[in-house]
Amino acid sequence: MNSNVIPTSPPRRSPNILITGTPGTGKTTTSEMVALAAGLEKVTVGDLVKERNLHDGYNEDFDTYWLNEDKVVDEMESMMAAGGICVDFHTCGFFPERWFDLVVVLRADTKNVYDRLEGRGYKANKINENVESEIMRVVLDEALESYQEDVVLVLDSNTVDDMETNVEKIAVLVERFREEHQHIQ
Ligand code: DAT
Repeated sequence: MNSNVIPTSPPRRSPNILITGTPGTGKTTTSEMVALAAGLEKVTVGDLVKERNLHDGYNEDFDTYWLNEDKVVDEMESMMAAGGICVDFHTCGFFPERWFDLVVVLRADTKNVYDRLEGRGYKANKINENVESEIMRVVLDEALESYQEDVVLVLDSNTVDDMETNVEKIAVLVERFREEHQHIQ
């Protein structure tokens, strides 16, 4: 994690974390565990989009909402200001860079992504698009283009052991950040 706070970000005692990755890589499960282990508030952007109508209608072909990025950013701005938030979303380039102290990109093997999305009942075209996206490192490249390299942490998420190790690693980084920023009023 970048212990030198990004110059444009407001000072915060507790970090904001983004957990991103292709659907099926384990973002929701991991972020729930991270929120519990590290005492962060979890914000699942997909749920927020649905609950607060932060979209421009429904895309029938892919069974998903057309995201309205401006509405999402406006809605989340005040939540992010205080720090201590763990955000979970499958895309990451439209969030303001200053929001996050750590950006975790989860990666999983093609077969795992396929099986997890099939188990969720996704249509074949949606499964294939996501599997291809994981192979092409779309989310990882987006994260590396959008955030400073030392803020981005890439973690494998293939097994339950991976998940537990990932949660521990992230919780340690959260604690370290808090220790380094405890002087902030
Ligand atoms: P995402 O939010 O990225 O779409 P998820 O957290 O909903 O993913 O996980 C999808 C399914 O896969 C869910 O049943 C939990 C399982 N899973 C996720 N990460 C895993 C891991 N590292 N090992 C084993 N199962 C995992």
